[in-house]
Amino acid sequence: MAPASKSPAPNAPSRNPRVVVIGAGMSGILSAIKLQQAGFDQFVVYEKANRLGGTWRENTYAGIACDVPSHFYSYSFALNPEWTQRFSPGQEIQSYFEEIAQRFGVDARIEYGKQVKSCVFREDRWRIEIDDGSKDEADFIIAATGVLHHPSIPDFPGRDSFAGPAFHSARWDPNVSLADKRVGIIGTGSSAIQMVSALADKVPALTLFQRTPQWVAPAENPPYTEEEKAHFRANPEAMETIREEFARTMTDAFANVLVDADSPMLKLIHDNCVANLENSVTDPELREKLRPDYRAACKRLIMSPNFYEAIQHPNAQLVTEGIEGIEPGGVQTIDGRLHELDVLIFATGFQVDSFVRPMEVRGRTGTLLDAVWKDGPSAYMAISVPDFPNFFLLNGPNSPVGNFSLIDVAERQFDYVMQLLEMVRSGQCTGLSASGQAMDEFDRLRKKAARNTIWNSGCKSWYLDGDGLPTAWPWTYDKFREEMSNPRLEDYEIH
Ligand code: N01
Repeated sequence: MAPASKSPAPNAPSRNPRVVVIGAGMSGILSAIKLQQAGFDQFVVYEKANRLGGTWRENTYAGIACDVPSHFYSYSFALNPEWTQRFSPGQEIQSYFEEIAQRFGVDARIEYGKQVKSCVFREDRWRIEIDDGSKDEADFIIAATGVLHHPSIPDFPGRDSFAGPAFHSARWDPNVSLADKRVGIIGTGSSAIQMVSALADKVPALTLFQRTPQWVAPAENPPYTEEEKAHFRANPEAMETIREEFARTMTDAFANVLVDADSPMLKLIHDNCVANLENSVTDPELREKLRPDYRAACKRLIMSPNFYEAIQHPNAQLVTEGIEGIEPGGVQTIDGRLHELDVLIFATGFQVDSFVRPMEVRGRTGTLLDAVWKDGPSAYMAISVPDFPNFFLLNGPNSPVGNFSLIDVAERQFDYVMQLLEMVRSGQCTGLSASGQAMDEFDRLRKKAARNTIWNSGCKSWYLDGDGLPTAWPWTYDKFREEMSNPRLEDYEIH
């Protein structure tokens, strides 16, 4: 192990490392494009499904959209003049990723139907096993496996006894027609709110089972006119300008302030949400049922142009009594009432600490990543785990989350990773992983900073770990950008 005084500046390539990317979602496609552009010619993307797209392939529920403006939720190098709305629907985003993968020629690099079972670091290389029995080797692994991909359905008594179709929001069944059905939705996260908004006036009866109310920020969703799209086509710099404006606003007025619970901007956001509730919901009883008792943005903020309108639709009903159990005919609440339903949708979130799991990953000491993460996943700078050399995570544990473009996050993380890859390619070293000391210090500072964030201000959410502490990047997004632009090599063990 050498002292870490080396520069990440790329020299002429003296090696041609092989890179395995796991996952062909947004960050896997990004990795493939960037690797190709940098002249890496030995890489492959393994994808367990038979189609790329990750989140946008998996989530096809009614009303799905991205609540980050589309011109910001786009690759910086592949802006899209065709976005139809400020917040474009999921299917359009899926098509965008398919088109980009094809345009950049990386679709040919994706091997579908290949679920990586294990990655073991032995004799300076990663040994990879796929579930179909095939094997591979690589110098680098890029784990682009996504964040929220294992659905969580609570074990309600009688859960499996429901007589009609019942499915999780991320397992939407397109064969079930809802037009003449009494539909029940459990949960009030972003998925449920989008579904309610889309379905309230399309079904004869919609029942929303709310355990915790949500703050809802108004978010207009105007379509882009044909003239605007033509202007974007003819003037790509106009798209860059609009992207930069969204990025700056979301950074300054949101991402940067979430990490300081005392920020005046958070008070403004809260007041805006209160005004939205007061001005939008006319029935005082319903209004109070929808009023959270925690601060706005403590949970991931809901952005919606029409949720309040939808929940006040004559066909919609809000149920706040707790769920006692599920019966063949519907959902029984603790007040003894049976809410009769034909279709039941669990918008109950995800197992949020899975990341690369259940894949078996074994580092250079033979230790399983699962064992390292037994108290919860973490990664130095959200990228690297000690003793797992040349294994890098995108959108992994401790990444920035929360109403922001995860594409921007992944692009910056990849630029960071690329600087490490270049050190190996140029022959400066054979491998790197964060040092144990750097990891400990990162975790100590991260946990300290997490206490000051709005996510720690008194609500429950998927942002919290088993000890109730937020796991996301707890510093400003500007600090994230700065850290990602220039790896602190002194924090790495360099082999
Ligand atoms: O899941 P969630 P989601 N009994 O975990 C409730 C991203 N996303 O799929 O609040 C009753 O937020 C639970 O109640 P409570 C985004 O990052 C993005 O909606 O814990 N209810 C909660 O209401 C988002 O944050 C977009 O009391 C139970 C809900 O289920 C993330 O995905 C769109 C329960 C789960 O909410 C997850 O969102 C959609 C129980 N036993 C999603 N257990 C964009 O637009 C759970 N709940 C980019």
